[in-house]
Amino acid sequence: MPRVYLGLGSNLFDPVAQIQRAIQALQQLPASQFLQRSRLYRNPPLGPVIQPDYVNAVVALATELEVLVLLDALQAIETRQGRQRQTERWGPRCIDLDILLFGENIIHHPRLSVPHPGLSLRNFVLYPLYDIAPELVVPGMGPLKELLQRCTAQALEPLDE
Ligand code: A4P
Ligand code: MG
Repeated sequence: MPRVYLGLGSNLFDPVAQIQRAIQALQQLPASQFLQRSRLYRNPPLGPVIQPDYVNAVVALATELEVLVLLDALQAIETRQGRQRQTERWGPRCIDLDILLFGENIIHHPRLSVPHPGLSLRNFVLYPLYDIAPELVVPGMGPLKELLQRCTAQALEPLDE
């Protein structure tokens, strides 16, 4: 079964509780085994929109689900958690579930870019990934350790739980 890494993000309606609720839902995914989760990290919003701080985390799964079926399942979890999809991208959200990596696959599909294109530039993805997979090599991007060296941990605050 391919090893899959998911990025979780929230900056509305009690972000820590949102992330925990999403992790519980991910533990119930069909044909899948939940493997690990990172620490939770509070960090300032990336991008042009003025919005509250985020809480981000990364989880690892093994899954037999086809990748688009997994995407549908993640979007169903987002919807169940009350996510309202806005026309403006990058805006605030109660929960965002991104497929960071799907095994060794490089996917260019109208609904899906994997590895997630922002991965190598986002400290709130790279540092939690390092928590659970320090030896990871990102397909098409190289060793996680090297990506980390080019990315500051500044303003990334691990939370006590
Ligand atoms: N899609 C394409 N590739 C993927 C993928 N690898 N995983 C498509 C999941 N979905 C993928 O996503 C829009 C469409 O992207 C989906 O329908 C899917 O077919 P969305 O979740 O509806 O919209 P979005 O999340 O606003 O857009 P996008 O481009 O995914 O934004 P990002 O990259 O998620 O950025 N700052 C901090 N500190 N922490 C954050 O988590 N997140 C964002 C949103 C901005 N700033 C942030 C954070
Ligand atoms: Mg998203």
